[in-house]
Amino acid sequence: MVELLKMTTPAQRKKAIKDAGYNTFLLRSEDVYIDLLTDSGTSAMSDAQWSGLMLGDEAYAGSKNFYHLEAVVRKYYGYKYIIPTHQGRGAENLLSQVMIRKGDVIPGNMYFTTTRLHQELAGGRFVDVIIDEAHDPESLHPFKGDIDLNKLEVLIKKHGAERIPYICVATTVNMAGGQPVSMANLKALRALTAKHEIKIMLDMTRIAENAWFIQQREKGYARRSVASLVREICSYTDGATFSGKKDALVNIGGFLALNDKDKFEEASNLVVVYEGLHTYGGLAGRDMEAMAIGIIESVRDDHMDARIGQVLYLGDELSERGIPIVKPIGGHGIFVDAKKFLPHLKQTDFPAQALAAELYEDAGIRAMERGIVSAGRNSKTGDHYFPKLELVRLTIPRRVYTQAHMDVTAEAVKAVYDAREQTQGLQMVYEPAYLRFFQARFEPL
Ligand code: P70
Repeated sequence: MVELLKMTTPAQRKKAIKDAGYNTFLLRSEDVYIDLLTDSGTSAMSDAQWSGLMLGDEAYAGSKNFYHLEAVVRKYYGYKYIIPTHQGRGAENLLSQVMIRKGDVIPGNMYFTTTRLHQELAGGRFVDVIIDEAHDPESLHPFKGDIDLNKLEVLIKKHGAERIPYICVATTVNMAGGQPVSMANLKALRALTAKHEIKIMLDMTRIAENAWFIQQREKGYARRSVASLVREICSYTDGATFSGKKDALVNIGGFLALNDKDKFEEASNLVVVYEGLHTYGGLAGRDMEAMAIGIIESVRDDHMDARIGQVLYLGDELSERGIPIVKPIGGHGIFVDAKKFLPHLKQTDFPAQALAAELYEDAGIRAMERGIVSAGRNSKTGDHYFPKLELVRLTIPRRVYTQAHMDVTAEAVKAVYDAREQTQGLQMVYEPAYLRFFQARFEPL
């Protein structure tokens, strides 16, 4: 499938971003030239996936596509039971509701917006136990997604293991810049949590990308296939939530996977309240078929080489131009360090939001804020969280853009960088209660 790209004029873009309240989530896609907002649901499906859509069994109950998906999840990830959901956050809702009791603490390797919100809505509190290096854009640690086991032990001592239903481990860590977790860390985490009978739940949204980094960077794994590494990662965990919109190369879909039969039955009962019957979870049969095929494609070594190779290419192009970015380069995009890019702005002037708006206005390229706006407010005190990382994410959809688009992007970011003193801060004029970054509106200071 080929999509036409639309070029806009500077005057059109100036109006479009103003109308969008300087929030790239509120732009119309038609007004965007190169869309690097997200890699979520934006990848191109293969011929095999498109053919799979034609095999949709749209029975209300027991669709054959569900059984195919279940078999693929068992084979490639090793989990016993799966419940499809409309996308990742549907699975996060089910997991949080069946696992978390009021007052529980859920450690994780850095927050993710939707994950933390569902934990909080279920009465829990998220605590960050990622290694310190993850919060430092310049640290070259090869596995910035690793869990700091000392931080976790301190937390277990403080609250008691019975108040920690599970630790949520993300592969890769989105908000840290798409940074991977090492196999050694997962093994050590398994040993520690087994001692305390704490479960490990994976946010396996970009697990194949994480596996590729293990293959490339971790000693002893260079000869292993991405597929076998994916399977090994899952073997150290008790269940997972999955947004099929990333690794699995579909426009919509996700699932909850569990090994515990009782929790699976509880979640199967809940899914009918929020998503749909337990054999479709809000998806059409054809969507489940496309996701099953996408999972198989996602763990191919040649696919991952090309996918992350393109991300690395853009990162190198930006680095050569002197643009401050998070290093090492992560799996799904390039994260520009907005604090360094716009040193004249305070964090309360929303530098990453301002930079994303400026990049759109200047070049028609759409990126995403990943800083103070995304971090939101502490639900108890009402204060902004002040994350160390104030980033703009240039996210690369899979199998969509060419190297030429990456070159245009690098040149556009450089042009904004050269004129960076002209980028002004913003003030928030509308702030929604939940996940404010999606719908908040801004005006220039
Ligand atoms: C993104 C998307 C989704 C996502 C994720 C991780 C590590 C769970 C989910 C939820 C979409 C998004 C979501 C919130 C804020 C901005 C963008 N990430 N875990 O662009 O999955 O979207 O299917 O419900 O990255 O990074 P889903």
